[in-house]
Amino acid sequence: MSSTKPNVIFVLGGPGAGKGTQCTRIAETYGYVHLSAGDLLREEAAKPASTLGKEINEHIKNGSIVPVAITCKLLENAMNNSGKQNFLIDGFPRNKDNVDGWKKALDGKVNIQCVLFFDCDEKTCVARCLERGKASGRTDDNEESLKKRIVTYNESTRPVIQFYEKENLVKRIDASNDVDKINMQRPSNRYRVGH
Ligand code: UP5
Ligand code: MG
Repeated sequence: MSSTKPNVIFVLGGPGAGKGTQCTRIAETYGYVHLSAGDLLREEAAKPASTLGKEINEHIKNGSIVPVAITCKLLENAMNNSGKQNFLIDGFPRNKDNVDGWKKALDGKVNIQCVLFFDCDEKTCVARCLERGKASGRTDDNEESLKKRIVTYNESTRPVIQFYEKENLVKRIDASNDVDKINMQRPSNRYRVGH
């Protein structure tokens, strides 16, 4: 990383809310580097020499959250290796432990610009993942894993969104719309999680 602090936008929302899809578009339009924590974990787990593969794969299949030290290191390495300054961090932080671990590793070293919250109803999220699961090869795009992913999202990730709400960092996006309509919307920070 250079001496100027990198800018970070966290991107949160339920499984299948469209985080990855919209991040690709935002990255292209605004020149941000898109780092999906889930993709980085899957890539790490797929390396034949990885000692973390089994642990990561078990968490992904169970919809539980990989220890923050692992995820944070992968994100930090990807940021450093990119040589860039603006990052969309997709799917992280997912629980309080992730928030604390990130702070421990990177507090003061990055500028958190905002948190994009892709708000999408559960039924739509599940339907999108099941549809994708027909061809994705993802071990968690099935009904059993999705039930667990939704529970983890509601119990662990929603409180993180609420935490950032209190810091006035959250921009809510209605993610249940068609793919092409979502990018056109102006993010609103008026929404309160859990109301
Ligand atoms: N699609 C997208 N937008 C659409 C729209 N507007 N209308 C209709 N269809 C739409 O989209 C999902 C599917 O829906 C695609 O087929 C897309 O074409 C379609 P996508 O853009 O992939 O949604 P996204 O929100 O990115 O869904 P994803 O499944 O990636 O979300 P998750 O948050 O569940 O998955 P992630 O990869 O981030 O994490 C997977 C697992 O990794 C976690 O459960 C956890 O075990 C682990 N993990 C950690 O432990 N720590 C981390 O920090 C991150 C992940
Ligand atoms: Mg994704």
